[in-house]
Amino acid sequence: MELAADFRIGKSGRISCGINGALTLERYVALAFEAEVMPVILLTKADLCDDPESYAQAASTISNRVLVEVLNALSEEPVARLASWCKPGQTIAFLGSSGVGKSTLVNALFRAGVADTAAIREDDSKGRHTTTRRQLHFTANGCAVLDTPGMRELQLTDVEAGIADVFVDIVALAGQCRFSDCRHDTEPGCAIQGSLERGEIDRDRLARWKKLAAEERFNASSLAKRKSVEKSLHKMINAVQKKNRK
Ligand SMILES: Nc1nc2c(ncn2[C@@H]2O[C@H](COP(=O)(O)OP(=O)(O)OP(=O)(O)O)[C@@H](O)[C@H]2O)c(=O)[nH]1
Ligand SMILES: [Mg+2]
Ligand SMILES: [Zn+2]
Repeated sequence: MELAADFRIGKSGRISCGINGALTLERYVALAFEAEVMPVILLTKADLCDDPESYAQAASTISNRVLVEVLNALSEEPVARLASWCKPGQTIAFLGSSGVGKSTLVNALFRAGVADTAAIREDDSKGRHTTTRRQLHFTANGCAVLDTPGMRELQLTDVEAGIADVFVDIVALAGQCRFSDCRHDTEPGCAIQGSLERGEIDRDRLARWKKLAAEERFNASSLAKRKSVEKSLHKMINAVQKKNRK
């Protein structure tokens, strides 16, 4: 299965790709790596942007294992540009925030209005959550195309390996720190701080890795706690039912 994560060029060609844009992409890419699907970053709305290539350049720094395509989803472009993934027997899924053009891409592949689309909101350039459930379409050549509802926020849980794949260079450095529990802050012998001082890694990217790794740990531990509460609740219910049956 292959997967495409995208991010948006807003009205007047503004791309929401600062730290938050990069962080959003990294979330999707980490998820794809964890699930062992091949992510492709599709930058839509290139027709609304003066300099789409600079954004493609920025997006390509996310991971050297991810391809970036810049396109106008409303044109004929997607058919040719996505042809190498949209093959017989393959499944592609469009993921991303509401309004980025997932359903527009689906329609472009089918050259027909198979999916509903709607203009983004004028005031804040946000999407309207037009697609409300996952929808699978099959192309004539036998490729399965999955349209998905735009996600408000993608939180990562159980994606430790996926995050490590996105930040592979930083994780490798972390392994060289003097202390195994180094927080990569002010600890002596921190390989990450050393690298940062030499300008070998990007400070913002490091901050994003710390944020995602902390978020993953927090979500994984609250999930484990919830599971254990559910387990004891089940046990209690079973015990009560057993007693009642007697
Ligand atoms: N100019 C231009 N407009 C686009 C492009 N891609 C999408 N749009 C427009 O952006 C708006 C939102 O597109 P949708 O395809 O509905 O977005 P979506 O990602 O499916 O949104 P949800 O279903 O809400 O998650 C529509 O008005 C599209 O016509 C593009 O490449 N260029
Ligand atoms: Mg949609
Ligand atoms: Zn360190």
